[in-house]
Amino acid sequence: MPADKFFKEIANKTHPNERLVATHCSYCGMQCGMNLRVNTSTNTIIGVEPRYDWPVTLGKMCPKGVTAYQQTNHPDRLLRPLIRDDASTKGTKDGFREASWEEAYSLIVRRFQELQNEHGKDSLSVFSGVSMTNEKCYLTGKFARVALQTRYIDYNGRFCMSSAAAGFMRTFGVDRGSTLPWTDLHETDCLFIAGSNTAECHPTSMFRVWEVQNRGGYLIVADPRETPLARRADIHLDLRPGTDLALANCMVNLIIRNGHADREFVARHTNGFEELAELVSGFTPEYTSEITGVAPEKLIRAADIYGKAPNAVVMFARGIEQQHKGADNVSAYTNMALVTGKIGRPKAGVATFTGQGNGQGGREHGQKADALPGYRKIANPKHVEEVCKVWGIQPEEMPQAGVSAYEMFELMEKKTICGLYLLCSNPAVSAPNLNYVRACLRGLDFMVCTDIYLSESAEFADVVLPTTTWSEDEGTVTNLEGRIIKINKAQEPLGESKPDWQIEVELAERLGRGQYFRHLTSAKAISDEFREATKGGYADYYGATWEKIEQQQGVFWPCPSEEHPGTPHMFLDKKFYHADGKAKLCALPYRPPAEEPCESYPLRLTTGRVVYHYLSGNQTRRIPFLRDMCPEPYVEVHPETAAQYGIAHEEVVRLYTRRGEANYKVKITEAIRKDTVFVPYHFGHEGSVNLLTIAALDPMSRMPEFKACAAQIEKIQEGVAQR
Ligand SMILES: Nc1nc2c(c(=O)[nH]1)N[C@H]1C(S)=C(S)[C@@H](COP(=O)(O)OP(=O)(O)OC[C@H]3O[C@@H](n4cnc5c(=O)[nH]c(N)nc54)[C@H](O)[C@@H]3O)O[C@H]1N2
Ligand SMILES: Nc1nc2c(c(=O)[nH]1)N[C@H]1C(S)=C(S)[C@@H](COP(=O)(O)OP(=O)(O)OC[C@H]3O[C@@H](n4cnc5c(=O)[nH]c(N)nc54)[C@H](O)[C@@H]3O)O[C@H]1N2
Ligand code: SF4
Ligand SMILES: [Mo]
Repeated sequence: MPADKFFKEIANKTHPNERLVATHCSYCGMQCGMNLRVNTSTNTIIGVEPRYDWPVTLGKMCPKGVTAYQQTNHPDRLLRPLIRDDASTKGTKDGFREASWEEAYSLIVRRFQELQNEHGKDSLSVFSGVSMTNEKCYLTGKFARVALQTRYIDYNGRFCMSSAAAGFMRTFGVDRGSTLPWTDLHETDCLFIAGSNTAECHPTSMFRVWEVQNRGGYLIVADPRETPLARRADIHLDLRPGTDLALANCMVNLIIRNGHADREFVARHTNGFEELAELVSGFTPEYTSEITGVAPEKLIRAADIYGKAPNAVVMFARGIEQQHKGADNVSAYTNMALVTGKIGRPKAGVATFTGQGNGQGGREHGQKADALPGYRKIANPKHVEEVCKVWGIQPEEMPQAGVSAYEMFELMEKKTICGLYLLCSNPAVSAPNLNYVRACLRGLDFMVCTDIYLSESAEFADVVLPTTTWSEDEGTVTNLEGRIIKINKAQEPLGESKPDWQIEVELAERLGRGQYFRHLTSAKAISDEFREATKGGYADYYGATWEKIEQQQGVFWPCPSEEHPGTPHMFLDKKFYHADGKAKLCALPYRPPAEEPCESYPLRLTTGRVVYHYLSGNQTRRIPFLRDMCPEPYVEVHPETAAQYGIAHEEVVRLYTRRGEANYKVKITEAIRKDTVFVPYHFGHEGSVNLLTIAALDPMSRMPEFKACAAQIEKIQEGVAQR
């Protein structure tokens, strides 16, 4: 590997007038190791280098990572608070004026208190996100419940990791997204990956995927599209969107029929096998093929390869999770690992590709409507008592559980919720059924938005607060393996921007709740309280001190004491987290997507990502290289389908569903099923595909069905103006 050696030699050498700050990327759950290059004369970030010493990514980065540093000193940064005086400008970028922090705080406190005096404490809500450190996520949960004293808090992970969380909870009794470290993946014999566009969404996992194949192992991929990952697969199970439950049940059926079940493991470490075996017995390859559209021979071969592999890892992502049966899909695919006993040892297990940078940590520490730090539950009086001790409040003062992210919008429509503190999320692009959601935001009496740039959601706010990027603050993040890592500060906050934690502490003071917050004067101070608050919970971070994280290149939770090294592999002792120590095999009958195609809407619409943009695109659409590579949304259509509609490559068409419409350029590609169309969701305003998506919620996880709804294409008549 001469090239690799060359890069290693030239990398990470400091130049005159430069220092390197070791940290991680701001974007996805891979949390690639990077050094930010800082000019020591100006103390500003000027570039980035990969970190070859980071064991998970070994110097790899993707196009978003290598340009991430350009966010910090970007001309679009919000530098001072903004206030909107004229409510008639709501929903636009216009009508804001700059204000001092004091004026902004006074207005927020006055309006929040007016609303709470008139309509009760629960008339306020917090909607948050997990591009923030654990310390900030933790404090946001405390801010909602102790400073605002409202029950209504939820976060963007509800649209992201909630189905994986609910599925794992049910199956294992614990939700750590991966049962094994990534540094094991390339040593397994078979990767079974469902609903993940790994090469575009977790690109720096790919060298491990390729290594599995290079070593003679297998790659099986279930995806309606021939993604770059699927193209390399030994078997591509090109299923119809929304039919995974049938496919997973068929895999388990064939595994059992082929004699690949590990009967001893099943008997000793699981419950529910008989019921599962009976349910899946109906999922023959032929029957499953009718539902999924996948050829029976492929199903047979996939089950055989997975069943025979000495070690295998079942992996999945939003493709299977963002369905109104997402939690069932998670448990159903996880059944494969449990039935074969390929779990609870190195090189084998189950992993979801956690999405956001802190998608794992952010869901454990109290941003969820029903959860408290350490993955405790509000419904459990003992848990409430434990957290109250750390917070210094009485158990009676702890607000009840609230409702999920989308359901908060429904309460805004009903005027149960009148005020919103939005931070670190851009739901005016990323929530489903946007015509409805945008109307709910517009109807709020008072809305605050904290962001680094003026987002599409900020356009609905009365006050916008400027916060810091990840590079201007420090703290911890938990990556997709469950490894707690350290984000380091490379530059002072730009302009008057302040870290989210500081804004919350200062607001709490002005809301008369300062006694619970004023000791939290730094990210480190929050970290100490946060670790204490997780102690004894099963997402126990108590022993994950910043020092240990530095020394060990991260600490895997649970890590209950300062002596404890952390837990890279889950379930090595074959103890699952249910009371009897056994995992639950789940017998889950097939259900079709909430909205099936029909005569008027004959196509299946699915949505997702491209490598160049991140989520709502509010960050990446501002980076010149990324914008140039993917400047606008488009709809992927199969050539035969395009011929049927008489539409050409790059022609603009109208795509519509029962909820909304948008015009898109056509991208003709054979890499998609004939009955399916795909639109990336990273674009705002009239280009948002979420104008079309359905808010059918999973009954367990409350995840919306972003991945499947019924749609129709219409040719735009000549002479009609095109965008
Ligand atoms: N470039 C980039 N990377 C990202 C992100 C980003 O925005 N951009 N976001 C990060 C975040 S927060 C997340 S959550 C992850 C998401 O990572 P992924 O889940 O990998 O990304 P998606 O594009 O949402 O969907 C994955 C795949 O699911 C397939 N799919 C659609 N419907 C179905 C179905 O019914 N069944 C199956 N089996 N597959 C289906 C799609 O064709 C797509 O290829 O990526 C993270 N990384
Ligand atoms: N159709 C469709 N819709 C989807 C999905 C899909 O696959 N299809 N995927 C869903 C998924 S998986 C996800 S994760 C969601 C994500 O959807 P969003 O929550 O909207 O994601 P982001 O674009 O990351 O929004 C984060 C916002 O916070 C800002 N920000 C960044 N860092 C900070 C910070 O430290 N503090 C503060 N206060 N602000 C900050 C960013 O500029 C940005 O405006 O979208 C969901 N929506
Ligand atoms: S793979 Fe994810 S963490 Fe790594 S550089 Fe790309 S966006 Fe950043
Ligand atoms: Mo996500």
